[in-house]
Amino acid sequence: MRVAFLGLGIMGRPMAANLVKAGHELSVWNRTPGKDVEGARSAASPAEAAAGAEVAWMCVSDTKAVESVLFGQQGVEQSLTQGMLLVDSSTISPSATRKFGERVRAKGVDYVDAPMTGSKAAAESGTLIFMVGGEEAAIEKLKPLFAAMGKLFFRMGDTGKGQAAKLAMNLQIALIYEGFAEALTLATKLGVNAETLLPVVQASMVHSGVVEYKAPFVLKRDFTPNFPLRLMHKDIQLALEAAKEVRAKLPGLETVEEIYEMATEDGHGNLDYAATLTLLEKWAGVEVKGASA
Ligand code: NA7
Repeated sequence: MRVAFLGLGIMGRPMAANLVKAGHELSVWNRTPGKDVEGARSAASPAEAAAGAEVAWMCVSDTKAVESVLFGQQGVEQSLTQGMLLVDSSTISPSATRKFGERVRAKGVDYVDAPMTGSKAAAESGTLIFMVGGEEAAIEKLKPLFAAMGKLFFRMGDTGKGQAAKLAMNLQIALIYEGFAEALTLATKLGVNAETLLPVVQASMVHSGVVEYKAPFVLKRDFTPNFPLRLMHKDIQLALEAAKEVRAKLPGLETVEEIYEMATEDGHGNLDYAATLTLLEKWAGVEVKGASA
């Protein structure tokens, strides 16, 4: 397929590279020039990248970035043609997604939101999991592209529902990790160290994928970003905004959001979100350690 890929950040670049590897014809664009993908044509603007493409696939930071790629000067909108498909793998607002979808549908273009779960490593190995919102017929046409970049995709409903599912997923990750971090802080303060507690966590119903993934990093005090705190903070804020729009109250997430805000003030925005632990440690006057740290 002829695909325009817009946004070559940590996730977007390896995703575009996997599309090239699978034999698709790629044109790519990134806001800051200088990033390219081997085997793909680099374009000077989103409109230029999307000209003649069957699919334009976005992976940029936030709602504003998607809006500007689509509708800004030299945006994708200028190159839209009847039957083209727009796909967004950024994590952004579900209600804004619906509005963007309506605007392009007026031109005969289907809009599919396809945020993903999985780290940089999953983007590189083509094993992402997509949560997808959009018309079934459009999603069917995109199957070869999902297969090139991911291992699974789930249709959540119509346009916007992929984003809704993604926010619900990251809400859980943020709260589960916060529970783990608070447990480690309290246990340490009461004299039980992290390595003694961990096997009990893993053997009991408390165990979770989040804890399994994060524990080794925490024990080594390795807070290099796998998923940067600033992006998890963005997703927490998106979830709270979406909740407000539909009049849902999320008191746990509201409190966790304050912790992310303070962690950002402490200069931890570019560390992994696991670094929220350091705030709890500061307040308790302890440091959670593994034997090897
Ligand atoms: P990164 O590595 O921070 O990359 C962000 C990308 O978004 C990068 O290509 C940016 O271009 C681009 N960007 C940011 N703002 C804009 C605007 N205003 N216009 C156009 N392009 C922009 O993020 P990830 O790849 O880890 O994540 C991407 C999304 O997936 C995000 O929503 C995550 O939550 C999930 P730059 O190179 O800075 O010019």
